[in-house]
Amino acid sequence: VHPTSVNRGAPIVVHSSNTVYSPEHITAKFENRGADVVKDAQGVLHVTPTSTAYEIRTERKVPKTGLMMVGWGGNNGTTLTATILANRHQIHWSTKRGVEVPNYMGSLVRASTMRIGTDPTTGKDFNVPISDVLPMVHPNDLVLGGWDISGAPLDHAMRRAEVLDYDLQRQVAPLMAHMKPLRSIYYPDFIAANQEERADNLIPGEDKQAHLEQLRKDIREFKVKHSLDRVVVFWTANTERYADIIEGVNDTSANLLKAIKSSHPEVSPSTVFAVAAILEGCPFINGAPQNTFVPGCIQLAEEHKSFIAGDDLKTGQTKVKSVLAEFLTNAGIKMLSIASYNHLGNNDGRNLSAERQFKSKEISKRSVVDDMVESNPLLFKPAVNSVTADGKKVHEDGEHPDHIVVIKYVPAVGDSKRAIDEYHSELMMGGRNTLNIFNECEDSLLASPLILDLTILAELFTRVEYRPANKDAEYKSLYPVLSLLSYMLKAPLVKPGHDVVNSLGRQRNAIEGFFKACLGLENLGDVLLESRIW
Ligand code: NAI
Ligand code: DG6
Repeated sequence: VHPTSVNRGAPIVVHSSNTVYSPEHITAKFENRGADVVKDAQGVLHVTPTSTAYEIRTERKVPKTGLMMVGWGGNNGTTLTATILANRHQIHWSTKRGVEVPNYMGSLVRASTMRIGTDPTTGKDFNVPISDVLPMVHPNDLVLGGWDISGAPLDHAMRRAEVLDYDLQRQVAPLMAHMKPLRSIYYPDFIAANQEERADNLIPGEDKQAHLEQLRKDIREFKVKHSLDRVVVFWTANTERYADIIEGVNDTSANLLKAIKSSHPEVSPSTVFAVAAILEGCPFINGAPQNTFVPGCIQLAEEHKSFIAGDDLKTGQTKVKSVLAEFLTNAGIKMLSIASYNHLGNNDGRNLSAERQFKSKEISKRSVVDDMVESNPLLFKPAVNSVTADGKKVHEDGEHPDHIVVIKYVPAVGDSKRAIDEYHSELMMGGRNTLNIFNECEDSLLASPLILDLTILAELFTRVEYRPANKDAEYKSLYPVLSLLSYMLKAPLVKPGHDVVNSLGRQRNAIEGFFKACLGLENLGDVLLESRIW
């Protein structure tokens, strides 16, 4: 057994009457605090603090977990696989800079820390690795598998991706040669026509119901073959075009299942995969921007209490955008325009050079500043809904910065994406402020650690349950749409009717706060009263 395969409990012990440890669970009392705000006819805001007490319990045993990637033979799939193998086998490799050792940089879970409290002797902050806060799967222990429409074994696929250094590829290739993606489903209308030459590894036939059943069988067989307790299914395949939302086809779970039975053309491959995962009780995460989670799919996840999360991995350009948009808006500086360009030369870029696939990406990349803009009516005139004297409803759009997104395919730069962003803003007394960002990086090396984080956290959240405090009620699992994963996602899917939070700081704070709630700890604010009083 590899040393990192040994399951362990979290090495943090909380001493509080709010927190109870049993061999199976960590059970914690948590006050969910907020405030209700009501505006009266005179415009006075009446604010009433609210508080609801819950008990949250987390199962301590870390299950043996498999990760099945859709698009396993792509840049992300092969890069992540090689990275895990290099870490698991401690493979070192030579580059012109010297000898490199494997790591998981870029992973929130494996390479970042959170403040858990203060050392009473020094008064200094105490930070711990996020992976130590609650019992979580170690990436080295993940059993990997998946599907691809391209049948290339993973060693070939890794070379094709041209992401990792030659000496590393050379050493991990023998460990990947036996890894062959399962046959997948290919509906040419959904991805760019330029992908057709890759499609040589397909489940035969055009019957979508048969496809669904085959994918379900694949998941079950993978689980049995590797004696897994849990499987997470992850879409890291090509970006698809949006599916039309059609009444009677994908608007309800029953209609969606019927549409699959009748092989309706508007059911996308990613939705068939999502349905397969939901019906098998496996968390399904959409790492691409398309609307896999049509309303019927979300309803199906609710009915089966099966976890889903999406959409689209938030790597470099968009992460920076959500930080800068928040900084500018919170500083009282009015963004007038954001112009985002990028060019890249990998297969993702090739697929996105087609109009409909670009459109899906454009939507997810653009949505990221909306909540920041809405949060500040002092800078941006809010939307107005009114009724005219003759009873007509009138809607006036709110003010918004001009925001354009351009993506170009430039094969020569390969996976090394170039992203150029200009933020043009208004300052006091008519002044102007222009920020230019130029970011160059291997796209797949930013994206792959996010796949790990999403997988590890989704698995963890399957082991968390809650109930109202002090009541003998049944524990319930979390709501199926895991919006707690928003930090890693460009266009976070949230519980219908609830606000999307794009702010990176708030998204991270939500994860930290939730982890602390699972341990019965208060989420530390930055009031730090002890440092401000005598
Ligand atoms: P890629 O093009 O290298 O890999 C995609 C793989 O999916 C290919 O091997 C392709 O053969 C396969 N594929 C296509 N349709 C399939 C289907 N129906 N079933 C199974 N396999 C299928 O792309 P890459 O760079 O790995 O990215 C994957 C996805 O993640 C893309 O949608 C991309 O937009 C998204 N993404 C990527 C980021 C990055 O930085 N690499 C960041 C954010 C999102
Ligand atoms: C070109 O935009 C390719 C895309 O797949 C992006 O690289 C990917 O969505 C990451 O984008 P961002 O904006 O999060 O860095």
